[in-house]
Order: sequence, then structure tokens, then C-alpha cells
Amino acid sequence: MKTITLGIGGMSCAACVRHVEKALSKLDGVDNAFVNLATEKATVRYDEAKLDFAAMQAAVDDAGYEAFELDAMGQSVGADNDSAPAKKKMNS
Ligand SMILES: [Cu+2]
Repeated sequence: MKTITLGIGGMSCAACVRHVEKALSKLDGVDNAFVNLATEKATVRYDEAKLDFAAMQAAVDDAGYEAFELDAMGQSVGADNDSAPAKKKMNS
């Protein structure tokens, strides 16, 4: 088992949190998923032999939100600024 912290974009309320948690929890290999609305982060405990970040990202994306990798400092990886994930809201 491995624990990863993901950045989650597009959440605005507790229902969003549940949607994201559900999307992550139902993935095969996820043991536990906890989403924090205030910090916009998800902590996922999972079996790294069964899935990887890309699978989680796809599941979150399917639910209508965005997931992005965080580095050790909690910063998004590959984004050119700190607010990049917040842009997509209700337009899909
Ligand atoms: Cu919501």
C-alpha cells in the first residue's frame, strides 16, 4: 500500500467532496480516499500494483473535477502557476 496526495480542482461544496471521494474509492486498488475541501487535496491510500496516478486522475476527471500531482512541497507539478487547476468550473 502506498499513500499519495493529489491536488483536486473544481470543488465548491461538500457534495463535490463526496463525488470526488466516491470516484476515487470505487477504483480497484484504492483502500481509502479522503478529500479535504479547504485545502483542495485528496489523500489516497492505494495498492500501487493495481493503479497509478493516471487512473485516479481519469476517475476524478470523469466525475467532473480535476486531479493533479503534487510534489513533496505540496505544489502542483507541471503547472505554470499555483492557481492553474481552478479555471474549469461549470462549463462541462
Ligand atoms: Cu459541490
